[in-house]
Amino acid sequence: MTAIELVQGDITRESVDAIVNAANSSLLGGGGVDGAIHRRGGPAILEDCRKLRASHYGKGLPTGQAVATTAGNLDARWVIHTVGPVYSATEDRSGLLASCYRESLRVADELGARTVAFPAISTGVYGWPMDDGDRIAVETVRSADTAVEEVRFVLFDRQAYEMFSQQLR
Ligand code: AR6
Repeated sequence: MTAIELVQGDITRESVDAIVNAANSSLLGGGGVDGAIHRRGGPAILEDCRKLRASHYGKGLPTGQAVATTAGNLDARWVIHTVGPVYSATEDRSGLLASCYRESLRVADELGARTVAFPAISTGVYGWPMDDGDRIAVETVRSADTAVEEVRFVLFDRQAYEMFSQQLR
């Protein structure tokens, strides 16, 4: 059984085995949580990302997949980068969003990570409504077949935190 915890705050302040990044397929950084992770984690993360691009992801990391790098100066051993789908009102992309959580946990298992912190993937720049993104996050983690002992959802603001709490009940 994976325990699910909720925290309100900045995911770059968490102390866990792995911190999940809501990246984009370039793996070269961006705004939002991605920008915050690279800023606080320092250049070692970007260096690893560049190596991964050169060796495996010349065309970019596909949406719904996940890959790990060092966590640099963060209080974690790894950052797991995953690419969420951009929200669409006309096309159902929820399978891709669920895949981000599932694949991140699969990578965490490969690494031997026992505690993993997730942001609310795709709910910022990528426009996914929080009250649907939270449901997909919680349902996917609850049904995941993983050795991860604790998943911590780190929500940036009070409203997101409240929505996740609602979803957990
Ligand atoms: N800690 C925890 N959550 C955060 C933090 C933080 N420090 N900063 C933002 N959030 P977003 P996306 C929340 O936009 O929607 C980037 O440019 C935020 O409030 O970071 O998946 C990438 O490079 C929101 O609820 O990621 C991609 O191009 C959630 O994290 C693109 O944005 C996700 O918001 C990915 O968009």
